[in-house]
Amino acid sequence: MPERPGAQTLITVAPTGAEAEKAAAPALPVTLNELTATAKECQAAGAAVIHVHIRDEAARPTLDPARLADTVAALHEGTDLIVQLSTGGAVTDSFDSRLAVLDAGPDGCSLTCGTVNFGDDVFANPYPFIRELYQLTQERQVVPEFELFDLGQVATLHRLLAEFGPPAGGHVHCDLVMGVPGGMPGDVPTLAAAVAALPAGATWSATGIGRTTLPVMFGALGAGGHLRVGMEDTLTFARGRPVARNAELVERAADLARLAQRPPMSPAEARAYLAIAPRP
Ligand code: KMH
Ligand code: ZN
Repeated sequence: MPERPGAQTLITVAPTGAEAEKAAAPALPVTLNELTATAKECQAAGAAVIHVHIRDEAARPTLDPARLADTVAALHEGTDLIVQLSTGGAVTDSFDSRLAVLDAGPDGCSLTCGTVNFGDDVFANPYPFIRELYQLTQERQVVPEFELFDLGQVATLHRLLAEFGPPAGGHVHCDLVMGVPGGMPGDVPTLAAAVAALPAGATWSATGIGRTTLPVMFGALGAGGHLRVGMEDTLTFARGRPVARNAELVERAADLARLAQRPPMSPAEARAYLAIAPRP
């Protein structure tokens, strides 16, 4: 069983993602200026980690290495947030370009533990790719967050740790991504089953996609987990009311965390919690 809850809540913001279109969601941060402004606002609201996808000049998802490196540098310069780059990218990205994300020098990265249907698409993560990416994180000392879209992916996480040992930093932190059409449903019984299956000593966050955002958030807080929120995961704040800015999702998560008497962690506290080395 995972360890008991801490006294505080780790809040991750995932402000952009690879799927939403700027034309349909004007508040989506897609330029470097928009992203850094969002990051500052979200840090002030209680976020400690930023999960980053970037866009090109036409606001399309990209894994362009120079843009990624500039993004990491700008976020480090402008905020104290832990910069976690997505290695999932978009469903169209090649495995090589996803591995090359680590060249940008992030503090951490996402690492999805299996292939999953993703709406009408497939988010491909065959085991040989997972293995290669994991070993690269160990070599580069980039701390992975294990993204789990389904219960079978928890089994793959156990296999990965058994074969290759602990991650950089030595601590296992997971993110349950729930409610993706094709992945595990975003409800409390499924959350409880996934948490019970995690490796001993692992800590975890959860995020519910779309309308599962609130049930997953309440369930995660009640079960001692941490929270990921942001426009990557939901574009609707309440029925019929689009998200106006990422920070309002962070503010809501921070308010609920305080109500649960587990206030948000600062970025420095989160670094210690996740065993990510302090920035020089
Ligand atoms: N955009 C999804 C296909 C991750 O960032 O690691 C994959 C994703 C997961 O968002
Ligand atoms: Zn992502």
